[in-house]
Amino acid sequence: MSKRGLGFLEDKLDAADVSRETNRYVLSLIPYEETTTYVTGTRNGPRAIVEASGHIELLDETLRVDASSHGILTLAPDISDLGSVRAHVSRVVEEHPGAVLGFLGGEHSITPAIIEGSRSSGIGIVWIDAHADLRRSFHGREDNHACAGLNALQYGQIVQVGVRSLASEEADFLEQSGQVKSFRYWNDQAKDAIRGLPGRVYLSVDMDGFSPMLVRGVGTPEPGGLMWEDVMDILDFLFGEKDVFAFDVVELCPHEDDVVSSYTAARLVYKVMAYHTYHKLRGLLPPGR
Ligand SMILES: [Mn+2]
Repeated sequence: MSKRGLGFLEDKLDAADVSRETNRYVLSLIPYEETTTYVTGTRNGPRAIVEASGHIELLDETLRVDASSHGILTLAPDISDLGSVRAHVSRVVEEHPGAVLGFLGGEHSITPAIIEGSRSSGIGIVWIDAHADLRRSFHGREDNHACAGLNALQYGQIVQVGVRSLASEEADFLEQSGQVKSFRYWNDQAKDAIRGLPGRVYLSVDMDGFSPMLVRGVGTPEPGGLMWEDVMDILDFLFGEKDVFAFDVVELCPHEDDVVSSYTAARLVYKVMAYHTYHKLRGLLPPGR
């Protein structure tokens, strides 16, 4: 596995290094893009997130924790296909026991490959997205990003939040499947559904789950959507209730004239770590350098 260049939160101007001997957070850059159909460029998402992250304060302003003190390692593996994603994930799981693993995409089809690579089953999956991604196949491929939800289902039940675009086959599937619960809004029913998931949870965030008022840099924007505070509340609830072992942030499609989308994605990645630190590591001293 190749060693990182500039890692998450590592500012070009400030030589601060957030990686430790043991890192509680291990991020992998997964610039995989094979099946996008509208705006392309999500292969540039991981690098844009890392670059934007250099401008984030280490202290979380609301939770008053510094997740970086627990160590953040950024890995940039060579990714050619979904097989290489699975192989990379198996290695990371083995080499970093006890770490929370984050994956920066790249298109959404990496999610089932990541979960498979982590050899997890019977888990809960929380899926923030404008789309249900429950098609059997799309443009002739069953590993299309529009099928990622269906492909992830074999590893556990899914609760989706932010979904506001459905193909008729997806609407039918949602009606007859007890395995996926899909919500447009973050509300009490969505909360109850997450509460009902198994304790071990994988979190997948498609950036188009956010309102395009907030995040325009995505491949398939949809009007409506979640606001920043909705997603913060989801994270607070989720980390309070469940044990999130891994997460991904996918489908950022950075444009040169739009730093807001990339910065929002970077902030989100660090917020995931902050909520984990706040709920799971309070009272634990960070490891020494
Ligand atoms: Mn989507």
